[in-house]
Amino acid sequence: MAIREILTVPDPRLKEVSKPVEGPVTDELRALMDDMLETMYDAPGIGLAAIQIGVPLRIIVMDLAKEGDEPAPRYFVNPEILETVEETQPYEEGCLSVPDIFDEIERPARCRLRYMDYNGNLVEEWAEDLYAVCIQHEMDHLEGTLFIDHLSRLKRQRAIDKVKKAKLRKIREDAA
Ligand code: K1U
Ligand code: ZN
Repeated sequence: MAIREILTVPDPRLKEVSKPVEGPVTDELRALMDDMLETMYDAPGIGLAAIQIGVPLRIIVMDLAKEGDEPAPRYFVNPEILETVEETQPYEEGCLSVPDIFDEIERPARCRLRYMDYNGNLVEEWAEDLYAVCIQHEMDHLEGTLFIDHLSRLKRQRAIDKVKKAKLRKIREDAA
């Protein structure tokens, strides 16, 4: 297993639409999902899409276990949202690709999903609460959409500028 670099804005790869995985879930894909999970735990975060480590495939990992609870990793290959409800819920979202920026996003409160799991089994289930928030955020990544794309143009540009400045500061500090 390996910790991979997480891409941050304005990296153009984050705007790519990820491609479906063709064929079954192989050991090679499981190794990629293992790396993604390790990278997510290290960050730390609660979700990660493959494109965030530069791999344009429709794969997501997630762990919504509370601190102190047993890890509960979830793996999604070729996930689809089949249905959403009209009711929405607001949530203060963050993103490992837009570090240290948080803002409230309104999304459907529940959605019905279909995906293949780590073992290649086809799963259909409803997601609600934080699970619904996180899977919709991660599904957005597969379409090249970031949570800041749901904000005003001004807020989005401010967020990108803040991340750029923080990156430059770190480069200068590391060089000093
Ligand atoms: O970048 C990502 O896609 C991961 C992102 C997922 C997410 C968070 C909140 C709402 C929707 C989607 C994160 O994990 S940001 C970090 C974070 O939320 C967190 C980090 C440590 C402990 C608890 C939460
Ligand atoms: Zn994100």
